Amino acid sequence: MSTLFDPVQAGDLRLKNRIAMAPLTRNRAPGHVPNARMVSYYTQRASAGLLISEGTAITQQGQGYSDVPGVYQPEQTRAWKQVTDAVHAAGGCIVTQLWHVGRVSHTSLQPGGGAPVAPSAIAAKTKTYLIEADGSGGFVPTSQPRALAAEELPGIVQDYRRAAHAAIHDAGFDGLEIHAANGYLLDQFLKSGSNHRQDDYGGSIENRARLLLEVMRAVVDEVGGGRCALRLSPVTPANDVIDTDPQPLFEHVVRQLAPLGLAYVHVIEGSTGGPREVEGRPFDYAALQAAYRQAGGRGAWMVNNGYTAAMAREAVAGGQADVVAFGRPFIANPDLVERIRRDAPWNEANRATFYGGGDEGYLDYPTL
Ligand code: 8OZ
Repeated sequence: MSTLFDPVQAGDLRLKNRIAMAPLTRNRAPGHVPNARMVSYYTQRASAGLLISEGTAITQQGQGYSDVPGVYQPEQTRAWKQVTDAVHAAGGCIVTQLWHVGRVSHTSLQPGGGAPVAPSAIAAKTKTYLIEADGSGGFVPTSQPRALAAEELPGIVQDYRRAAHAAIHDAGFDGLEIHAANGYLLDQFLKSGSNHRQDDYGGSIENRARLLLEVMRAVVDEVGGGRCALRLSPVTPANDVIDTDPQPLFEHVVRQLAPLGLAYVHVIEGSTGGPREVEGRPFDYAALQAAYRQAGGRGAWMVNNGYTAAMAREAVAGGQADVVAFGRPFIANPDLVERIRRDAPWNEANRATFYGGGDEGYLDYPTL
């Protein structure tokens, strides 16, 4: 029986414990470039078995929020290298989350002020976070997207490949996680509500999964499967996505991923940052893991969403998970690993300082 404090091998990554910091958007990278504040933030949390960076855009087209970092310009990768060097010096392991938001964006963030791109020209009933020149921030509705032409899709796969290369070889990350969750581009392609295409990338499950699988094969080819992972959210309503039949869709996805030798598969159970059961959207996560294992998948199985220490202990002991990722608890508890080890109480996260701002609510949460 494994405990949260047993090391685990996830592909090429050796995790010193089974507690991961989930990717968390914090909007503290003005100009989309990481900075010294972010170096401190990640280093404070280096006792996690794995740090997963906040969503990091693969291109300007993939940007959907003010002040989130990218990995597509030399100044960005140089700045990320400061983060990864500091985390490594503190004994940590850090992967980046590669992100293309698709339709969850705003014309003010897009190249040439153009429309955000999506599988189909269907607007998401959701909001993005924009910061004005005076520093004030707020949520605004996303812009009407345009449908990507089939001829543009190889370019998007290439963008992921280029970002994977830069993340590993320039920015110094130990690995990467493809963001295929929470209603962003790859999830928009997967799910029937946002994908009404009539070409090879829409319609059947195989077609809707095609872009994601092309992206995964490209990044694996570029940096090796043992450094690659992905994040899925089969039933989340986040960013207005829905699939009418998610179980066979996601079982198909993980079966196809099995031969790639991934580091881990990261699954958000239920509604991202909310209830673990979504009304009218049942899902069997044990069957999903079984489908992956039966197809020969050996990556670590990482779970997330609303776990308490007791739930995490039980999931790892019972084999429902190899690693448990915590989001908001890591915002408020840089020493979350030690708190779980000692069964100490957790600081409460202050929602008012989640997005944008400075050190407050970012670097000043107390340790034990
Ligand atoms: C919260 C605010 C902005 C972005 C996600 C990247 O949901 C996000 C995100 C979360 O995955």
